[in-house]
Amino acid sequence: MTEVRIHEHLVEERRGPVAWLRIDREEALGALSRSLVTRLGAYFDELHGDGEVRVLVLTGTGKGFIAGADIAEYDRVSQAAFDDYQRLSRRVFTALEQLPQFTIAAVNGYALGGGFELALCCDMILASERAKFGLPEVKLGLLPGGGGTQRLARAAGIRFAKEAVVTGAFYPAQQMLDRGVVSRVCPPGDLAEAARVTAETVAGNAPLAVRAAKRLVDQGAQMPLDVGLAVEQQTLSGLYATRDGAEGIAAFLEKRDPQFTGE
Ligand code: CO8
Repeated sequence: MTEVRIHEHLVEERRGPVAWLRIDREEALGALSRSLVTRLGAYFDELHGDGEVRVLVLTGTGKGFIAGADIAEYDRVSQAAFDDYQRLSRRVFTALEQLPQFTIAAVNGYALGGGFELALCCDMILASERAKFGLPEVKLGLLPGGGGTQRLARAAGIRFAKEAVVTGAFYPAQQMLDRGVVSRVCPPGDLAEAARVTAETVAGNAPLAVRAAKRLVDQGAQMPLDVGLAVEQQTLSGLYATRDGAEGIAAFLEKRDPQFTGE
């Protein structure tokens, strides 16, 4: 498999049902220029309708995952241009969050500002021991505009989110693990392998079930418990009627690997 450069600072590699998307802007620690955010948005839109890809792994290069918005582009632009960039990033971040595929952020280094916020839009975060997370926008006289005040509070609780957004502190990966934001911390050289194993495990499970399970957890967070439980039962009932539902049960009883087709 070979990497395909889809933007000056973005490379994609397909490995069967897993798409790897790597921010390749080491000299600026992966900072998100407007053109990079625009291309990311187009990529997520394309991926949304791509039935071949079941898992997306998003990662960075060198010591930067994504060190936030490109601060140089914030300098002396008009108010309208600034606001337009924020609207664009909100749309793009939401597009990532709403992908039907399972998404993994493999955070290799600095995940700051918009970079942390982008990781928070993924379903799972794996991190290198070298990764650092933070929302330092207050140090620029701003505040997180990529969902940080909202998604970090939902992921790690209101008190910690307030601490993070008002201090702008950088947190080591281990601390994010302790707070449940990160699922696993590994030595830098093991991060890609940890992401590969997780991605292939998810991609090997029944596609309709994986998509439905992800959607249910997301939707459930917005619903009263009794409504969420009712939707869960309804969805499960629908999966039992699928070909993969029958195949998974038969394969277990016949002591063989299931052959899922996504039907
Ligand atoms: N934007 C532009 N360039 C950057 C950024 C950035 N966010 N971060 C680092 N760089 C550049 C540096 O300017 C430097 O370039 P050069 O070599 O040309 O001087 C290069 O990357 C390497 O960085 P450093 O020399 O600073 O490396 P250090 O190891 O000394 O420091 C730090 C690393 C601590 C990460 C430091 O670079 C830093 O503090 N960066 C800024 C982090 C930050 O404040 N991020 C928040 C930005 S605001 C934001 O994200 C708002 C989100 C809005 C919504 C989402 C939009 C997409």
